[in-house]
Amino acid sequence: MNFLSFFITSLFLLLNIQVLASNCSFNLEGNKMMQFSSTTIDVDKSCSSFTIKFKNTSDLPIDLAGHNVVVSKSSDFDNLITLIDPANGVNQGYLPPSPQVVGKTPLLGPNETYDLVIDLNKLDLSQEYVYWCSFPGHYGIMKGNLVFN
Ligand SMILES: [Cu+2]
Repeated sequence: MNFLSFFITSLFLLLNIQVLASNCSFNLEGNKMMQFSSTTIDVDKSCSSFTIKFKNTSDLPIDLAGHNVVVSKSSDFDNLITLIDPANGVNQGYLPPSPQVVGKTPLLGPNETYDLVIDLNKLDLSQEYVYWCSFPGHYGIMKGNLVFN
């Protein structure tokens, strides 16, 4: 192996490592204080899909204060929160089906986890996106921004 081929092989290995290391997921928690563990999530635009690995660390029962993660355009947030209604039920996260919902996890009880996969090809990255909890009354505190880098 001459130096040039060694150099090229090394370069490919380095590129592969960078692809494997690119951050296409984020660990997010919701707690007993009605807080997300982060108010921003950095999303690498080079990822084709992005996974929010969500865990509810609260010990409060799901129907008292469960948590979920709903992803929507920031501009749709004000409309979507008007749709929150206990009549929609805990299984829907109290939110009816809506085309404005980009993705959502089920409402989770204590120590439950769910991986929410977002297909970045379906997003308009020129828009602002937010993630929030649709349990009645939680979205005022439990809200954060997706930041595309
Ligand atoms: Cu919540």
